[in-house]
Amino acid sequence: SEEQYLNLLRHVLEHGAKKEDRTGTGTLSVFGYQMRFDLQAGFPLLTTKRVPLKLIVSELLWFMKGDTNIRYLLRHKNNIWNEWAFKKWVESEAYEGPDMTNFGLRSQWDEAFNLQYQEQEKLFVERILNDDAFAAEYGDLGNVYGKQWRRWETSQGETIDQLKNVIAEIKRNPDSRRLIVTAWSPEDATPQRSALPPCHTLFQFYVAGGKLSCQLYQRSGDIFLGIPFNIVSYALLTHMIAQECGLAVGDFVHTIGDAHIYSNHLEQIETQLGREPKPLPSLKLNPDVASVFDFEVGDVQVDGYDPHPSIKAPVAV
Ligand code: THF
Repeated sequence: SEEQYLNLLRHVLEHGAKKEDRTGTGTLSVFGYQMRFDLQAGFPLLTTKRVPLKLIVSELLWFMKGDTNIRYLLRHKNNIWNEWAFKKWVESEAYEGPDMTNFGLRSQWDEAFNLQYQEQEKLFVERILNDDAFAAEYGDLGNVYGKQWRRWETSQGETIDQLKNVIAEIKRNPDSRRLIVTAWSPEDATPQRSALPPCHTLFQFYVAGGKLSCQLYQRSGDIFLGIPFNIVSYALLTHMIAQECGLAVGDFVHTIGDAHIYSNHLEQIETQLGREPKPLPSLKLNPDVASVFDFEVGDVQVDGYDPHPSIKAPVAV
């Protein structure tokens, strides 16, 4: 059930330290927390608020294709990565519109500015969708997950397809203790090389008793907005790989470094904790898809998802 997640919310509210952060929003934070979801017990899509599965699916497929340009997401009406590309655009020499410095925070308390920001972001999105050269330059987020998983660049100028390799290795040598995909590269963890150094630092697979388990080490987790997405994303990836490898699913183990609640998510969390969890849905993957790289958005469905209403919250940039 989702008690694991609700316990995390309660734990951080009770024990979290007040901590400032990169985005200037302020957080309550703990260091080091682990949750375990038995994927046989249901698909861990929260019911205490509606979590938009379609967005998670298109984001995961975007990573799995090795794509790093938000154009693919925008074509699937997925706007969750817009802020990071937009930031790169408004900080560039070519941008000539109104000053957008610190747009994430300013848009929350200055309504006149917020309208300007919404307008600029809308123009930006339209241009990414319609202008190839612009999209190539400003839609690309650099060395984010798609690149690191599928096209890791070595110092020798070769590329490594970590995701493809790990799947081959799960089939060939399921007892291996090296079934790892890493997104973190010390060379790339600089603002010049990536818009946002990867939060999902490293994940590892494990096979026992015919079941595939996955553990994620996440260096930093936005508990209210990001974590519910991340749980679903890695649970889904585990199901997809298990299907290709002819394995059942085991556990998803979620280990978080800095687990934080943003100060502007506290009311939303109070609402969520006041709700009664419902039974988890079950995942229905199209059984005819033989390779994880052939999945499309329509191949992923859930059965029995009847959540409480969604709860809106601002994302810290
Ligand atoms: N930065 C921050 N501050 N939080 C994050 O969760 C986060 N991500 C990704 C990269 N940087 C991050 C982006 N993932 C939403 C969800 C996941 C995101 C970003 C935003 C979000 O706003 N979700 C809304 C619905 C949005 C919609 O309907 O368009 C929600 O209610 O869940 C961590 O991976």
